[in-house]
Amino acid sequence: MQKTAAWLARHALEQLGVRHTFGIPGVHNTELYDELAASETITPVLVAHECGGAFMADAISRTGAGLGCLVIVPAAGVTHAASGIGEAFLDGIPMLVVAGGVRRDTGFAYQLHDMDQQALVKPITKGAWRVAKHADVVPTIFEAWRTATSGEPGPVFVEIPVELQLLPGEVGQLPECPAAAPASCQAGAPELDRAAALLRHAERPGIFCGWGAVDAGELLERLAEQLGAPVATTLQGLSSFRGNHPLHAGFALGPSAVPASRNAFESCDCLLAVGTRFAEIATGSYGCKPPGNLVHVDINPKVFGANYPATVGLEGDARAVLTALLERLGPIAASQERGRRVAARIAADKQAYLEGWLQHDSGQRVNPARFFQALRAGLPDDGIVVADDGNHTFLTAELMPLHAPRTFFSPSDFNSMGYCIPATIGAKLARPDRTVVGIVGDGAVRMTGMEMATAVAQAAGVAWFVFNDGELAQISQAQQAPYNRKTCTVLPPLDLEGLAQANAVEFLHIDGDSSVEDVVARALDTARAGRPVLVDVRIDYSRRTCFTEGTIKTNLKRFDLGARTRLIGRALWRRVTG
Ligand SMILES: Cc1ncc(C[n+]2csc(CCOP(=O)(O)OP(=O)(O)O)c2C)c(N)n1
Ligand SMILES: [Mg+2]
Repeated sequence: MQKTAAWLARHALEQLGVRHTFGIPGVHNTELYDELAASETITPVLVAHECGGAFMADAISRTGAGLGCLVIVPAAGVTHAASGIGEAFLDGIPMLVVAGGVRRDTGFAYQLHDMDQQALVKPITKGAWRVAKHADVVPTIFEAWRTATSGEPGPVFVEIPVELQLLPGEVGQLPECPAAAPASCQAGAPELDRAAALLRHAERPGIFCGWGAVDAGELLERLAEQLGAPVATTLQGLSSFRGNHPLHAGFALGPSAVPASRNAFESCDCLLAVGTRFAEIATGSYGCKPPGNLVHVDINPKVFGANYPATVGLEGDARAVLTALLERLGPIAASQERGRRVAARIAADKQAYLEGWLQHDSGQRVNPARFFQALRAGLPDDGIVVADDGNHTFLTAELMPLHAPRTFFSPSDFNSMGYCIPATIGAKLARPDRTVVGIVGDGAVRMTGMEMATAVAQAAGVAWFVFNDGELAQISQAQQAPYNRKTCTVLPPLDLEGLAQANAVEFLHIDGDSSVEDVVARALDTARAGRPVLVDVRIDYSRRTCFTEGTIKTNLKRFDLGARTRLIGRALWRRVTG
């Protein structure tokens, strides 16, 4: 059988169930685009910039409703997409990147887009391949997919040289599409027994979960109830445990966490950590102290002991390991009573924290807690919230309870601004039945805001709430104390209504508290009617999140006395001298 590599790549993507590809055509992939146009199951989506395309692909995968896929030109397309590929890499999100490659049959040097793409993507992918012959196209894409989706997921890269796409070549029997690997528990009986014993005998057990636990919510609930244990989450794992469960304590662990989590975990003597790497954000710059005993569950054994020593490491898929743990745990005498006490304290702490925010005088601006109350009231439980990176992210983490798994996405460990607007589009395309909203900073909106036109072209009805404060607040707030000046963090004015108009999306604004409920409801209705809408929210950033307060303190404490004195001395001097 003679086939072009373009046909073969399309065939492989169809077999893998890819429904959307993202990218921009160029001379090295127009054959592939032409094939995609003929596909009955795949829609190739033209994006404004490959970075946005990569964030869209990332969000497709995060919904759990498909595999995110990029189809891009070599070199320039790859460097543009690199931020999104890097985000997927550090956040553990599967993604298939298919790039064209320069001709190898002409002997010419200095070809367009000619660079070593394999070297370029090495540190941001789980694997990279360059296809050498037609017969390899389908098996290579299948192997790449297996790599992307097995173990800790991540992005993979397949380069298909343009001459293979253009000219047909001999292929034998095409391989069958591989099946997804079943969730498995690598941990053995002795470790599972030991972990169960540690948890059973703990006086104040606690659970901390990340994105790796996102499909194990029901098992976590049973475990939390059986142990009478509070549950805190990482940023990426905000939707791993439903926020309306009485044992849900909230975002982060340690001094940067919300009060309900700080109090619930205060003297935790055994922590069950599931699908988290104890990375920088959720630990508040590693400010949380390691618990007495740590039972650490993860699909990637490299995370055990990386930051906090694990008493027992349990390798495997969260669902498989937690099922095995539950079987061993059995009823625990004191846990019912303990659970009631823990839940009562959590409820009181949450209420007090919320009231503290609601009572904060926001003047003419929008009170963040009031905004999130209105959003929560209008959003169905399975509505998807995408936050960008900034102060707005931590406000979302602290004030917006998520009620269902895979309903919160944010660029967490690569921490790449610009994620939100494209990612909402990916989420909506993957889950057209869901309400999808974005919370985006007025800095981040400048980076990828032109993808709003992509939403219009795809009829992706999403609502973007721009937290408009005129600053790169997450950084400017951190500059205030040590430097007493905001270098490069005060933004030039941006006409958001003009930006909305230029992209042909609808525009609304919330100038103060009195219109919050009404405008949020109108924005959600507009999005549900299939019309993308940008909302300018004049947000009040005068009160800091627990996260910002905590991490600033933690980082300051980490300096030795000499360095701390120098920093504080400089800050005081600047305050005095202006
Ligand atoms: C690509 C990239 N550049 C810079 C940063 C550093 N950074 C982190 S948060 C932030 C501020 C974001 O400002 P904005 O989008 O206005 O959100 P706000 O903090 O004001 O809510 C910056 C500059 C980053 N994380 N990613
Ligand atoms: Mg801002």
